[in-house]
Amino acid sequence: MTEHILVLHGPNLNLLGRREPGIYGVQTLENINQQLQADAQSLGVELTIRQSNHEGQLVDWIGAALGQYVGIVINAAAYTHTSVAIRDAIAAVDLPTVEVHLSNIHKRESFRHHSYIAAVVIGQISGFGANSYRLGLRALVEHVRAGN
Ligand code: CA2
Repeated sequence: MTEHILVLHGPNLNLLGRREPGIYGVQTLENINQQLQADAQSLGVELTIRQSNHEGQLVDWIGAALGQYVGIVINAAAYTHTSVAIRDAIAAVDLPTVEVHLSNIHKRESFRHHSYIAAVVIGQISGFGANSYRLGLRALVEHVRAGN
């Protein structure tokens, strides 16, 4: 059966390509999602992609993922640096999860250096623009198929 993966985009990522292209690139979220769907087809997996500006909505989607998806790719955006609730949701469902960021959060303001979710994910990919998502998806699929 085709593996089903959940991709979550956090707050303000719906604005991509329209503001701050110097930091986040010129691609819109729709462009990124299209590329991810094309990658998913090549990899032979199915993707559900969602974006929300609301912490509780992201928590609900993560909580409902158990039994529906084999893993999660998440850019929690600003909630990365603030949300114990998202961290707890990821830990609770215990699905393999990859944390991605467009920018290199470790090269930016100090408040972005700490990620609440880093400790409960397989790994973090940060700084490759839209490619962070593509690399994250590939890493997750290989991890799942390796049976780790
Ligand atoms: O680099 C990333 O992917 C971030 O997760 C993006 C977040 C930021 O708070 C994290 O520290 C790093 C911000 C996403 C907001 O996206 C915007 C897009 C266009 C214009 C303004 C913000």
